[in-house]
Amino acid sequence: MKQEYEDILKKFNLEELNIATINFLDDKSNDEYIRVTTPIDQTFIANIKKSDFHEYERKINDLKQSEYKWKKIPAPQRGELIRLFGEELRKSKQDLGTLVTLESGKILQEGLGEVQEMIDICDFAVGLSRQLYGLTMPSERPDHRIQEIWHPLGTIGIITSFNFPVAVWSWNFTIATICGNVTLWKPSPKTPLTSLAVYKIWKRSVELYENRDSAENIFSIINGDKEQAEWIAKDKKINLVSLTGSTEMGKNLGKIVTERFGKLIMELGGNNAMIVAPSANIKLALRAIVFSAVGTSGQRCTTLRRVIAHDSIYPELVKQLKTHYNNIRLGNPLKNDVLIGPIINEDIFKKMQNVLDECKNKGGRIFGGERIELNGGVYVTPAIVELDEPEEITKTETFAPILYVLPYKKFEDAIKIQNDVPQGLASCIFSNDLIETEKFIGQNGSDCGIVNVNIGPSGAEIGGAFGGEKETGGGRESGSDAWKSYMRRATITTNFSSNLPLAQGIDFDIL
Ligand code: UN1
Repeated sequence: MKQEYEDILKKFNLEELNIATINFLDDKSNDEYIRVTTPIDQTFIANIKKSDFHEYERKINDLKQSEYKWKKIPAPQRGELIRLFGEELRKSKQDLGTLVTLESGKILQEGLGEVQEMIDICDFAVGLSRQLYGLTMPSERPDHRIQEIWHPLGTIGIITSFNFPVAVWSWNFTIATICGNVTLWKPSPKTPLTSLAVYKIWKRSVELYENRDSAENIFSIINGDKEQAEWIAKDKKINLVSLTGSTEMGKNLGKIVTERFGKLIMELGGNNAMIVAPSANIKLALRAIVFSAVGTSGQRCTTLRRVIAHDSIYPELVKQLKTHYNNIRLGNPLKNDVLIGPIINEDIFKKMQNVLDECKNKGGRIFGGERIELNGGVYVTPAIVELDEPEEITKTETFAPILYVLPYKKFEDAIKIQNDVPQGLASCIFSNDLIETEKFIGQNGSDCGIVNVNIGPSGAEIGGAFGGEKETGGGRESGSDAWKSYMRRATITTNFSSNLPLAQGIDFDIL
């Protein structure tokens, strides 16, 4: 893989970046460096120096210096910069998509899809830059007006995960930027080169921007892991921290941010389910199950982890599912016909095996989940676990391709099973029964942030707000009105009369 990496990296010419220290030659394992390998065959690619506190402070202070001038740029002009960024991303789609595949191990189709998701959110943000609407509402007093104006927050810290190394960052970055904020990004230590390539693309768009001076220092990157993430969480200079990762990480960092009254957006674990009702179009359901359960090797936060199938169709569904699983091509994710690439590392494989062992002990019937020796990467066939009822383990998210299949008898029970987990990200139902589907999306239906009908739980478009309830963290990113999280609201009452009447009719006359 070294050659493939070198070819792509040459195009981005990362050596000339002054934002990180990269060493492509020495394979030294050292605490000060992030050792970058590709999950495809574990080849060593580069060492990247972790940011020390001195570098962190310098970058934050530079960002702080830029806050004032960036806020002053009118929002539609900020949108123009994101338009240019979207154009540059279009030009680099193939290269960046390939780099995403090399670094995260997801198949090329998904790597390219991720860059497309970046382009889509750029387009959305450009339009949004003319639509940061505030409301005006009638006052109860004569010749008074109440209105809301939205202002930038200031500095935003964005912490992202390896499984969507660029798309999730771009949801935060593009919206935060058109809202008038400056941003600091700490990418996953598993995918640092991808983020540096994005930085290069960003720099090209800044070069083309008319207000270049104001945009010069509005975005920066630090490299590292837990320690660097904690600096961001603790830092009062950072007004909002957007966290994507495990529930455990969210608990730790979220506490630190809340203690200092910082704002938070959290997009944490999911335990996403699909209810398959007797009236479902089984063919569609099967396609959706395979894409959502197996895609990205089961490493999306929206990955389908539980199928809750009516017992009248359960045996046939499982039988057909196994046939599809047997036909899935596993291998080098750069190859066109491959649908499942490696999982990210050995640790995840061990966790997966422990979970499968536990399921076996609980009487689960296991299909797949076997290691395939290939190219030196960690390749594993996706697993199906048939269980008669939910167990403690089915309430936990394992970030690996394990799909639990559970039977139900009554529709109400299916909803109960679906909701009876600590996480609340994505859910869906396959049913052609309107009463069921309406109940599912209704107030006593799914308790998740994403509630789909006849579509799987993963692969959301950018237009809707993305995020989930309960231990998923409650934050919303991407489309709809998620932009409001990146701004502060000023409520303004203006009196244009020659009197000073008080609200609620209070009489407080000093004259
Ligand atoms: C994630 O896994 O963190 O809906 C994000 C989806 C993608 C985003 C996933 N658009 O599956």
